[in-house]
Amino acid sequence: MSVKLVKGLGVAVGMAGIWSLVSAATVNVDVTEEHQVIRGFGGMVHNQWQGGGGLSEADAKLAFGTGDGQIGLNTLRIPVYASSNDFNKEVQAAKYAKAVAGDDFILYATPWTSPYAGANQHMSSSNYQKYVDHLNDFTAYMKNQGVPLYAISISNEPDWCGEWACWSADEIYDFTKRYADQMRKNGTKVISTESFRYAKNLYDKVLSDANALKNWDILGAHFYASEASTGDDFFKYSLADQKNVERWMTEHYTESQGSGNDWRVVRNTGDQANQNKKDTVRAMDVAYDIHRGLAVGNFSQYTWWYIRRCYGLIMEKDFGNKLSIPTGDIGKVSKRGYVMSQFARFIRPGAVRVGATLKPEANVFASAYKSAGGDSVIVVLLNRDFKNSKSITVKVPGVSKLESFHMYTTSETKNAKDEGFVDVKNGAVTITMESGTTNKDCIVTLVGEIGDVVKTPREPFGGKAVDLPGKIEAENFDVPGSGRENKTYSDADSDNHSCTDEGKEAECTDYREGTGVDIYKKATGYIVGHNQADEWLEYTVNVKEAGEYTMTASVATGNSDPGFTLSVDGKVVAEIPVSGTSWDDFKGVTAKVELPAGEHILRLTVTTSWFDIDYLKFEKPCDDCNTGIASARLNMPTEAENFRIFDMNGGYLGMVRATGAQELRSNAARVVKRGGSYIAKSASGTTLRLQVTK
Ligand SMILES: [Ca+2]
Ligand SMILES: [Ca+2]
Ligand SMILES: [Ca+2]
Repeated sequence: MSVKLVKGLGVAVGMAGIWSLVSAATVNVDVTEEHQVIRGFGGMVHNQWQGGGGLSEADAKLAFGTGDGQIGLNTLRIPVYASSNDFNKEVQAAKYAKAVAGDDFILYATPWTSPYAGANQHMSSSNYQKYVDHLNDFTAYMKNQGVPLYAISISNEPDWCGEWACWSADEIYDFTKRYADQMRKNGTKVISTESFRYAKNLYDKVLSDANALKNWDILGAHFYASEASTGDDFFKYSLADQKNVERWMTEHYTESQGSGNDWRVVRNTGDQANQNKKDTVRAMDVAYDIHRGLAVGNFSQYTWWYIRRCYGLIMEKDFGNKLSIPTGDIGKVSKRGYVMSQFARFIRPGAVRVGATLKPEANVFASAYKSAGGDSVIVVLLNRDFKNSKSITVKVPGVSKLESFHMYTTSETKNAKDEGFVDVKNGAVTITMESGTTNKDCIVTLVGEIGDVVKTPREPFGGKAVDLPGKIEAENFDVPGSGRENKTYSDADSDNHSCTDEGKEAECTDYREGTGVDIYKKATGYIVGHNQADEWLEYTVNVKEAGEYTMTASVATGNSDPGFTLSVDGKVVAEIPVSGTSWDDFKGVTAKVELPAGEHILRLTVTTSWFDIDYLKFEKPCDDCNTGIASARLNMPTEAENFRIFDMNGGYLGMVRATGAQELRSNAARVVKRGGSYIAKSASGTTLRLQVTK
């Protein structure tokens, strides 16, 4: 790595030679693989609850500025009060924020309760019209004040019943379908109700009805049912992906008992329920939360809770008097604020998330973005391993003009520190993430200017479609190109487990290096192993003749009941259960598969985890047999194999070795007494019907 203090002036660092010997995990960035548009990053002001100290003019400069030492927010969330007498409470804060954020400014509002709610905060549907009128009074009011709302939500946390508004899934659906469209009256977009725990069942019904869904512009959700140890599934919502719904994370704080300035501190975090609870407070949890919202959950917006708070983005005293916040820290950007700035200052509104290796190695996470104009690429790297610094190679193939990355780091000792420029050579750079501090965990942002982007198409492996009938080696999936439409596989992680798992060294291979597909070298050839649910591989095939084929997959498993499906051009043609008792015992499982003629994309999708696969063989069944026994004429073995020869009653006659059907027929003639039909069974499980002449 070389570090440039001034762009264009390289200052080589002496350790470059050593680093080149270390194999660094790789983040492959594909700027042609476009995901969601980013609307920005924000925070909350609620002056009634913050005692009027929600956001001063000085706070607004720190929070909404994009320069050194500023956070880079563009979005402000404010409450819709139940009483119109309180409508004025955040006008000044909104004006301060807008003055700094300029054209990027987004203001949105959330009602905590309805003035027409009855017992238990439930609102009768007979009050829905009055409620809409109340919300529209607020959007009209803010517009008249010169700070119009970009969006307004139907309700805060419909599932936090009793304290504030309470809505069932059916009520949300009914209100959305019949009333939500009216909320656009003053040019305002509509945000759904915002579940505190991102409960998908509170959105499913609306998402499943196009006439209701058209009345939501944005799906809002809070992340309170998650923490750093929560699995990725919490952030995912496949129905929202399918419907291409824009998602905003409208409220979260990772933790509220530690200080916003804690980097990584074990402290008493007991809340009302558990005063003595000790926990690790980590500023990097904020980075991980944002990363998963954007890169795992496809969210377009991330809004922290209070901007100014003792656990917030700008430091405040602790109104609960548990933390002693140094007076000199108050009013300054916190560690959490600097962590958020690593995203917010550089991924500006209108940017598009693009393809990147999300987990290059354990505890390291990456995401990448293209600026609104397409003239720069932004890569955000997280190291959550506080004990070890990481060497990470970032590759951005297919772009011109990318000569360097401007690098910024927030760590225990750095606050969005401008580290100067790192040179990009042949589309790649290797960086070391924090070697100097006690705690090595950190967040690094790389910003590089790019020129034209070259898009590469996908290709069949070896440059030619696999002819069917024939054999598809599982490891010979198509070569991926760039862009989502040119992906040819999906693997859960970028490790090749044959090389990274202990005890597998003898099976390690770089046969499909860089793909992350887990390929093992066995005595009989390459196989694809470590197959987990939802992974897939695609093959370009050329089917000679439409019709039914006998598919034989050579598989092994030591797990119970894994399985996969085969699909052709997106349509499932077979569901195949796999059974077995040993990882070393590859045997054939068969299925009848209907294939259309011509060139098609065949996809193998793992539906249940853990089996190994060597190849898929497609044979045309013979016209007159009914046992799945294929005709040797149409099914030419291409490698030397041993065959046991049986008469049509199953009587064993002898063993021959042959390559190809012709040799099999002539060799079989040596062990049979007279001409006629015989059965040949190979060691690998192939069964053929033979016509032998003698
Ligand atoms: Ca893998
Ligand atoms: Ca895998
Ligand atoms: Ca194979």
